[in-house]
Amino acid sequence: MKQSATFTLLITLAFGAGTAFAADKMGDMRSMDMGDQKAMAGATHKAVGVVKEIDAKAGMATFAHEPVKSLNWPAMTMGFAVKDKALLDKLAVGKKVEFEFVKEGKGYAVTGVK
Ligand SMILES: [Cu+2]
Repeated sequence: MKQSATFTLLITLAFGAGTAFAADKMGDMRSMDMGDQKAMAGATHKAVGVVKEIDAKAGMATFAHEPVKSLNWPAMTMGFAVKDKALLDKLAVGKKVEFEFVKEGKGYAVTGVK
């Protein structure tokens, strides 16, 4: 009888410790996820770039942009979604602009052009 009580106590302790450990892990993961989501969804990034190509129909523009520190990006040429016609009108191939963009789905969307 005594032995079995000790065994039960050991199991309880082991299980309790395991649960606490799992909870800690979950807490870590949750705070990490929140950070990622913030970086991905919330932030507006700024870049300076030269317009290389405009596809008004698709609502896309290709920029040869300078490094973007907030994303740790080197200079590169890439496409951005530009859905707002007023923004597209501010772009012209060969023009150097300062623009703002956010992450959207798998790509990036321009939200402002200076
Ligand atoms: Cu890029």
